[in-house]
Amino acid sequence: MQKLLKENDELAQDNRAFFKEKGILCVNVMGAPGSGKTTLIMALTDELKKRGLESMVLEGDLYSSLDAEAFEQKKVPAVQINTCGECHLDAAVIREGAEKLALRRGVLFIENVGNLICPAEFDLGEHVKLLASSVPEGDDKPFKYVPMFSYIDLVALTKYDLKEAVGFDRENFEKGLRALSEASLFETAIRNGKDRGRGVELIADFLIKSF
Ligand SMILES: Nc1nc2c(ncn2[C@@H]2O[C@H](COP(=O)(O)OP(=O)(O)O)[C@@H](O)[C@H]2O)c(=O)[nH]1
Ligand SMILES: [Mg+2]
Repeated sequence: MQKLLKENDELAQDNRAFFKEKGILCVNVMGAPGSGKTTLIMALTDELKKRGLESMVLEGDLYSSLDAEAFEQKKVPAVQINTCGECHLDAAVIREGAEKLALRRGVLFIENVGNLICPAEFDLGEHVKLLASSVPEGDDKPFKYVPMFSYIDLVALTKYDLKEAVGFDRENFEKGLRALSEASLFETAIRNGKDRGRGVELIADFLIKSF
């Protein structure tokens, strides 16, 4: 396992330099299945477009190509990576997928496989690690998924519109997060493609500053 991770880390460093050279900011979007990763990436691609920045997407999924098709429909270039049962993506499949995209200056979003455990171990060569943590998953998640919450740069607290309905205790969530990480934290509430808070704009600001 250590040998595998070492090889992956070397490839990831190479990916990071490759993306930078092409003027690409690479964002690894992680989170549980259904946490709102695709919805958030879609809203961010719209927001970045308003500011003159193109987006590209690498879609990781065990089997289907539904999410990649949804991006293609929006005219956002996307490549599907099916892991066929693997619970995470690695640097080698990212490089293979990226080379199938018509790469240009902009933001490359990687939607990782829905999982709060395995993706935290695999550097993909991204510049920003973004975690979508949805309010219905509960405010105790930072206490339980310590490697993931230690690893990330940015947390999107998604489905914030459901806060009252599910009795989410934001103070407790922040207590758990702050014990592990100084990651930036933004709330998002996106229903029917509409953001009802400022979260998506603030995340786009963060990404632009990370270039
Ligand atoms: N109420 C609410 N629903 C959301 C929000 N974001 C995503 N959803 C819904 O949650 C479900 C899963 O979202 P999706 O983006 O596919 O999650 P993924 O599996 O992490 O990519 C979909 O039915 C979305 O419409 C949100 O901010 N608020
Ligand atoms: Mg998805």
